[in-house]
Formats: sequence, C-alpha cells, structure tokens
Amino acid sequence: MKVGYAALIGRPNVGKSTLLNNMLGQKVAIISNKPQTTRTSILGIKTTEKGQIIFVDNPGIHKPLHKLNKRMMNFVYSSLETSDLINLLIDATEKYGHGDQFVIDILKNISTPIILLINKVDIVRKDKILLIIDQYKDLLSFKEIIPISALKGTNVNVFEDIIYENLPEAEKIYSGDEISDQSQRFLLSEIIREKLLSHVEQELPFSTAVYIDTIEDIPEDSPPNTDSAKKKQRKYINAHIFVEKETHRRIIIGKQGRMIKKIGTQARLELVKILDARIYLDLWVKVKENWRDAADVLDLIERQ
Ligand SMILES: Nc1nc2c(ncn2[C@@H]2O[C@H](COP(=O)(O)OP(=O)(O)OP(=O)(O)O)[C@@H](O)[C@H]2O)c(=O)[nH]1
Ligand SMILES: [Mg+2]
Repeated sequence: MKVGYAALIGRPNVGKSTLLNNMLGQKVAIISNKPQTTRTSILGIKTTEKGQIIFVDNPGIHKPLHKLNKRMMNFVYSSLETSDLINLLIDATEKYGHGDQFVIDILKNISTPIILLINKVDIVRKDKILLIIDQYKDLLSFKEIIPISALKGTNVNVFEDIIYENLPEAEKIYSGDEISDQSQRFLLSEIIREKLLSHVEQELPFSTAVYIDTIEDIPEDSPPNTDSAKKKQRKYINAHIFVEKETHRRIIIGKQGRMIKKIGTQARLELVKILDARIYLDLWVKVKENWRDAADVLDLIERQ
C-alpha cells in the first residue's frame, strides 16, 4: 500500500479546491472566482486498491495583513512541513509576477518532492503551456510537470498515478469510507459562505465570515406511524454572517432583503441535499468590527 499526505499549494484562485473536489468526485471544499476562498487546511481522503492519498487543500499563499490571514498562512506552512509530497498549482492564464516569486522562495527551502501542476489548460493555447514549462523548469527542481484542467478533469488520472509513485509504503491512516476531516457543521457554514461569495464584490469577500449558531430538529406536529412520519426530518438552521461595517451589512441584506434572500435560497438547496432533510434556514447579518483581527471570532469560525 502507498499511503501519504499530498499537499495542494499555490497562489489564491489557481484551482486547488476545484482539483481536490475533482480528485474525490465529491464536494469537500467550496469554490469561488474570488481569491482567498479557502481559509483552513481541508483533508480529502482518497482510498483505492493502490493505497490512500490524503490530499491537503490549503489557503492560497499571500502576504498576510490580518490575524485571519496569518492563520491561513500558518495552515500552509504546517502542511508544507507535514506532507510527503507537495503539489504546486499555477494558473496557466496568469502572467508570472511577485506573488509567484513569493511562492517559489518559500518552496526553495523545502526538501520534500514537488510536482508542478499547470492548471486551467482548457482555456489557454498549447504554445503558452510550453513557454510556462520552459520558464518553470529552471525555477525549482520539480519531480514532474503536468498540465491539467481541474475543472474538466484533464490529466487528473496521470496526476494520481504520479502521486502514488511518490508516496511511501505504509498502512492506511483512515478507514476506506472517510472522505474528509471537517465537521458537517463546518461544511454547512462553508456552503453558505460559497453562495455569499458568489454575490459580493470588492472588499466583501475578504471581510465576511459565516458561523452556524444553531442546528435543531423541528418536531413533527402529528404522532409517528402516520403518513407524516414517512416525511423527511425538518431542521432549523440559524447562521450568522459577520461583516466589519454597517454599510456592508446593508449591501448583503440588499434592497428589500433581496440579496440575503437569494443567498439563503441557493444555500438551502444545497444543504437539503447534504442533510437529506427539509431545512428552514435563518440568516442574520451581524457587524463585528475588525473581526479578522479578533482571536475569539477566528476561533469560533475555525472550530465549528
Ligand atoms: N477554466 C478553468 N477554470 C478553473 C479551473 N480550475 C479552477 N477554475 C476556476 O478558478 C476559480 C478558483 O478556483 P478555486 O478552486 O476556488 O481556487 P483555489 O486555488 O482553491 O482558491 P483559494 O481557495 O482562494 O486559494 C474558480 O472560478 C474555478 O471555477 C480549470 O481547470 N479551468
Ligand atoms: Mg480553495
């Protein structure tokens, strides 16, 4: 059996979480077109006849300005230290810049094998990919360079084979049916945040958080053994959306509450599938000034 930790590393928005979900065939991490979507390390466990790959999705590498971002970067650093294999994703549509150099400088001091994944090849020309390979092969010593599309699944099977080639022989760490280490409550809060992210712009994606305050079963009105007993369980979920300013609170609520209603409807549809229950979702937008620098709020959202 080949077993080990395979870290997904790279700048924000390069497609790490998309790749994680594609490798697992299941949604474990949320995705958005805004940078800094993922805020913690998320394990995604794939068990096959060859062994067990424990993917570690990470926040994007960036220069941290708030306590929140320092914590995000600490997840990255500890994943770099504890992984058996590092998979560096880059976005083939982006020009090489300071942010990329920052990533390379961090990886220069690491002796763990590194695979380079050139992502989003579904939307770039082949000659551009060749130029990127040419440029990157001199920056670091990569074990392999693989052009992929995390979105379309191009070359993900090649990637999986190469991971196994680079993992140590070991016993499985997780049972075969475990997919992730995150709590269901955390996943639910993330789904709500994903819908929120799809509707907000500018500063707001960075300065909003979601905390699930309550999940409760709603008792049925009629006694069991009647037709209603066959109906799905009803659940009440109360979630708080934290923002830093009153103006942001008003944006998220929207004119006559239209924005928050849209977010709630989209989130509810997905929560229904995950919990296989009828859901009553209550969303409250709360102003918490400077929550990104408040350790108590950060603890609260991290450990749901
Ligand atoms: N065309 C194309 N788009 C992709 C591909 N992979 C990811 N994307 C898009 O890129 C954006 C970012 O994807 P994520 O998976 O959230 O990126 P991430 O690296 O996890 O980002 P952070 O969590 O912010 O660090 C989303 O809009 C994805 O749909 C790909 O292979 N092709
Ligand atoms: Mg992500």
